[in-house]
Amino acid sequence: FFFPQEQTLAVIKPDAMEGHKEEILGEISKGGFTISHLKETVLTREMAEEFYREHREKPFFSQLVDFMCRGPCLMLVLTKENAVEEWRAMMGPTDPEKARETAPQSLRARFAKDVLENTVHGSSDQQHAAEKIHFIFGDISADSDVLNEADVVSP
Ligand code: DGI
Repeated sequence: FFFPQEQTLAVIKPDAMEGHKEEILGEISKGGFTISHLKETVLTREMAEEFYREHREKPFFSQLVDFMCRGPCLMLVLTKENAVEEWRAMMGPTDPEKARETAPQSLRARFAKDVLENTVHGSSDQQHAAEKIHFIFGDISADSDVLNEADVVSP
């Protein structure tokens, strides 16, 4: 099969920033992804609410927003053939208990505490990827897929 180059938004969440950031970046690199943009940032409540607005009716929404604002996140634009699906596969299932059963090598199986503090985010499809990349990084459509110093946004 031929897969065109694709972009996805990956986030290293606050729980993982506390001790697994370098290891996860190493896995991303080993996985053959190109990082075209990255930015370390502490989300405001408003940004976290907007980022996860699809979940605003869920009972865990306010917990999720609190958690995402707790400390810095690392936001990354990853490029690869089939990037959306491949990054989701590297993450593993939402709940790390399930991840440990079905995908023991996955990042969530290895590092996540529970279904809320689950280490990483990845877009679920190309539409979401485009939307969330625009939300976090603005218009990057004309940028190169290779990271330049100018694309690293200081916190
Ligand atoms: O795309 P995912 O991150 O794998 O999962 P999702 O889009 O269904 O949920 C988004 C985030 O919301 C998830 O990474 C952690 C949180 N979440 C999902 N399900 C639950 C949850 N948090 C709690 N406390 N309980 C849940 O059942």
